[in-house]
Amino acid sequence: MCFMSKYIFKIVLVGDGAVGKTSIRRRYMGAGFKADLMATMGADFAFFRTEIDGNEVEFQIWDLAGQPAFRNVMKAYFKGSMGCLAVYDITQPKTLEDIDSWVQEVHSHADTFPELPVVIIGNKIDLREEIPNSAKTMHGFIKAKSLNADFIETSAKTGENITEAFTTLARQIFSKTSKLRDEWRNSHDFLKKG
Ligand code: G3D
Ligand code: MG
Repeated sequence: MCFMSKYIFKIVLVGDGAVGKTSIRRRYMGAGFKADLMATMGADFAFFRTEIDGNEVEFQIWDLAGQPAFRNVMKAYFKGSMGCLAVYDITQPKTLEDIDSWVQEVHSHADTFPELPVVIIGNKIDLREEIPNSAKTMHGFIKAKSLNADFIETSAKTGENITEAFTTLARQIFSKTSKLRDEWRNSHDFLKKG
């Protein structure tokens, strides 16, 4: 018999309007996902169960619609989140510039880790050939590096790299939690010895 570890990860989607957040979520979850629209918060909230590196992972994916009007809404949105997908649209370079303020927003509200795991997603790569002034892969990569985040380019239209984006985030969360656990164990040993 095989026992898998089970994890529940609340993750949040951020980024400017129309970059493809809802499309990415829908593409990842396929048909048959459960979604609840929380009208008061303007957030969609859905579950998806999958297997990653031999672990059972249930993602609770929070997807904010439109611009959040109140800071306490943002606080509730980020509360207890384990990771974040910060999305921009490669055909709208301004949305890549805006990633800085989104990641700042995430770090100022998230309360789970000292620094929340973040994956930056450049979406709509299926349109790269058609749009001459699209954001270059290198620009997204440099931005992610400067924000200490992972980076991946996706297409919610073709499905390219959508699963990989979620897997990358899950792996970052796994490594962060095990690092914190080790640190806690070490400090505990130290206290016992003292
Ligand atoms: P948001 O949730 O970030 O606001 P949406 O964005 O998921 O609602 O997507 C905004 C528009 O971009 C939608 O077009 C959607 O179909 C399109 N879109 C999302 N991802 C991709 C992608 O990877 N490639 C392409 N070509 N289009 C994408 P409409 O026309 O329905 O508003
Ligand atoms: Mg949306």
